[in-house]
Amino acid sequence: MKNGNFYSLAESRFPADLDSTCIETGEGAFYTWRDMHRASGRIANWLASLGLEAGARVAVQVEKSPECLMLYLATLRAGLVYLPLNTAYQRAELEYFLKDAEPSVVVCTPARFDEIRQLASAAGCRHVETLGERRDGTLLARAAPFQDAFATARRAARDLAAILYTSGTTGRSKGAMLTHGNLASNALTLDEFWGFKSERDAGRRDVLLHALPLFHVHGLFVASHAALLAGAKTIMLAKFDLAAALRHLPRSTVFMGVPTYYTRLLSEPAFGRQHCRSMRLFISGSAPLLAETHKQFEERTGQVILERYGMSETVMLVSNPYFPERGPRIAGTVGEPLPGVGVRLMRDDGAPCTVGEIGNVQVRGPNVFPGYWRMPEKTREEFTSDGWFRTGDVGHFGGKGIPDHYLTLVGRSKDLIISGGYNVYPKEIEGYIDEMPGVVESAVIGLPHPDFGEAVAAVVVSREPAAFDAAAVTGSLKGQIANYKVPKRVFVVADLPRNAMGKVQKNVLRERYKETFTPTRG
Ligand code: MLC
Repeated sequence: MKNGNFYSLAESRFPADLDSTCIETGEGAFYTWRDMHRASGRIANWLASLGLEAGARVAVQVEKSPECLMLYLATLRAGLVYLPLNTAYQRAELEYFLKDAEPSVVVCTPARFDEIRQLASAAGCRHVETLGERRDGTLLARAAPFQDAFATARRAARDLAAILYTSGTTGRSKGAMLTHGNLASNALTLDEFWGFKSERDAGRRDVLLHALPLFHVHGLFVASHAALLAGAKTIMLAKFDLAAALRHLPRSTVFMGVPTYYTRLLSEPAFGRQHCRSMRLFISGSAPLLAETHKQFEERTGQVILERYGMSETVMLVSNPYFPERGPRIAGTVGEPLPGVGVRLMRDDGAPCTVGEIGNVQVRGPNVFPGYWRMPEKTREEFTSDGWFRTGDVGHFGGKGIPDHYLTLVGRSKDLIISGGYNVYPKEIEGYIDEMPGVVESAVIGLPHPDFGEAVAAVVVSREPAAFDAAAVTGSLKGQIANYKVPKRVFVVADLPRNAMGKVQKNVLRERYKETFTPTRG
């Protein structure tokens, strides 16, 4: 019987020439497919030597590097569960994740070893190793004595491959559990839908410019899996850096990014067609791409960005088409449900919406996760009785001049801010602020921001607004929680606007402060 381990699928797609380049780094280091396979084999052997039970978690908070990708692949090969953590996470977040997930192995950066060893040990973890950006740290030293041959552990499609923590509406983060089957079905679908397969069939080799972080769905599953299954070369940048992106774009055929990457590219006056001369596909996701950005990008480069829609719980679910014969790419829409993925729009009363009517987006398919880690009730709440996942997004099919099967997202039923492609739930930040001395209550909102799309701001109620030190709020949050969640502005007020039911009117606040980061000129 076929091994359902995602790595087996990836391995079956390796290019015939294992000595061709798999990864080239921004600094000019080269790794072949054979290097990657062997290194992940050594790490998998080390993991297997620890004698952990099936399903044990390997939590990883390291900077991006080829070895980080190898650690991910090794974890899958060893039949363990990969738990990537944003490098921006600070003490309060890490403490929660480690206690909740109870990983058996934690890999962190050398710089944070002391802090994380303490947190990991409090969570009952006995194996804490380090991995730096330049092949430094204890992990590779531990793996070095082991053989590089490793028989990938047999896994079924329903077995767990990864847990991705998503911020929670109630303040508590939830671990979305993804199976080997979720990862494989999505990667195979995108391989065809985004034209990787047809390039391969035509004897061409894609080159992916990879600038996204490796700890979220976009960079880890969508981008890396696409390159792995395509046998494509990856040019791996440690992070999105405008100068490096401009340098490597002319040799690349595919680029994936959050909208901030596209606005930053456009901010460079010299950026234009010559940078995109080899490019066949620009993909945007994780946050709404402004129609204006889409238009400007096409004018400047001749390239029509493909916008798609996904989330940790479902990987990718909807995408604008790649092949023109399937339909146009339309700015402001996220396109059509991917093959094999069911997407429906429902009214609040549970009845289906008609074309053009705004409703709640629900999804079903082999890409949809089985549930949240150790949260059976939350899982039950988020699925309908007939098995559809409630995304929390609101949208409509069709519209003026738009095909009936194209989805446009118009908002969210959950109170979510997306800043530079990272999700932030106001409730979590309000929880921290409300604990601070002198604070009566707070409201955290997202405001338009020219670089991040939306930025986090806080409106804090104090009994003595004039005497309240707003800078102390951000000062106290930094170091406790990830920087991108820390409000970039704090407004101190005497009270919050409320409706007749006593509910805080965040829309009034968003309107009042809307020009904070994007003042209108004139
Ligand atoms: C960094 N900062 C941010 C931020 N990123 N603030 C708000 N939002 C963000 N996204 C902070 C920094 O800590 C710093 O704070 C200040 O803002 C300026 O930082 P910078 O140097 O300009 O930031 P940079 O390092 O360049 O990072 C920006 C970025 C990065 C856009 C390149 O955030 C990024 O790569 N985002 C991609 C996120 C992503 O991969 N999302 C996918 C999720 S998966 P200070 O205080 O030091 O000044 C998903 C599913 C799907 O959503 O469908 O894909």
